[in-house]
Amino acid sequence: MQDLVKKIENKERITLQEGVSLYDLDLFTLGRLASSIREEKHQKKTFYNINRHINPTNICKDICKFCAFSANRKNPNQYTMSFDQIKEIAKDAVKNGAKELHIVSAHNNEVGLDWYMDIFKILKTTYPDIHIKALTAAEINFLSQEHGYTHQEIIDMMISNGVDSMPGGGAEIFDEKVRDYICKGKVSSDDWLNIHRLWHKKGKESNATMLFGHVETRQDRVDHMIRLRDLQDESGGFNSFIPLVYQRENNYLKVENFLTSVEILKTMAISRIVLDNFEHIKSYWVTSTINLALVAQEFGADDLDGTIQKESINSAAGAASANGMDLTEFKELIENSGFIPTQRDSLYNEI
Ligand code: V47
Repeated sequence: MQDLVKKIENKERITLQEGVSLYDLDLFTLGRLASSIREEKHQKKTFYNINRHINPTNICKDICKFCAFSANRKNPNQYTMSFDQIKEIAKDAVKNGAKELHIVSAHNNEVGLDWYMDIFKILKTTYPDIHIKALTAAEINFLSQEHGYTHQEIIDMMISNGVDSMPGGGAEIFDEKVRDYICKGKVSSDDWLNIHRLWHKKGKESNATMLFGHVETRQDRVDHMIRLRDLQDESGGFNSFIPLVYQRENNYLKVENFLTSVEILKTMAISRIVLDNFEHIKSYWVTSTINLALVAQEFGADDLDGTIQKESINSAAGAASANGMDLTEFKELIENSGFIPTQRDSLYNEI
């Protein structure tokens, strides 16, 4: 283990097996290693942005076992927002200082492709300065299959209708066996990666998530990170890695053992160590809780996402995020934990 610690201190690249064996290190050594990488990149800065999540529809043709957001037997309340409703939300968000609209929907096969694209066109025309982060690779894959366009054609449509960057959702876990079990029929791992590759080739940026704490193994997590690291070597278009902690309520995934805080923090630190070509590790307070997200700053995380204002996907599964967070409190919490709250735009330029 001493050799591995030395290797990390010497900034050498970590293999899959080494990444897995890092879980056997004690929490404090892992924290020290991850923190020194974080501090070298960002010192004590902790980034956040003022954003608003919009989830325009929850009608979904796919059934992911972990999902509590889509309308189904456990959540029979279907909705699809009108353009006026979406415009009202955006208006309110802009009034409250939002610089980014993070728009993620379900895979709705009733509304048509234009409905998805018109949302972006309408918002971009009304608010040309707002950054639109929208459509996960899973949604792009759905729209492509449903409407007979290639991934590239959907991406070109997104860009011409005003989408600025892509969120990291839909990655879940790349291991094909686990993926088949938790979200059969959804975008494949290779397609998820290839859609981001195509997006990056257009000179655009995106994020990458990993859903963990369900039925995956530690090896599956590190394998997920390494597949992302390989693509980042090639394309360089990822901004941040976001490990999402599985929320257990109102869904169909039977999970016996939930994660301990130690396991969450270790995963955060290991991601900071393995993903040597990612600038940012985001501790998404929505799924980790704000308290653990603050502690994660000492385990490699340099970004706490944002105030969110409203969130429907993770809160449906039990996260305490439905109404976002107050900005003053958010900044105070970062400051009181010894870090410097640093407002950023969606592409990590400091504001
Ligand atoms: O793709 C669904 C996840 C994601 C559950 O790119 C769940 O900046 C936990 O991708 N427990 C959507 N997670 C959220 C997302 C995201 C969030 C914040 C920032 C960014 C970004 C992206 O939520 C889905 C899915 O992986 N999810 N159900 C659940 N029960």
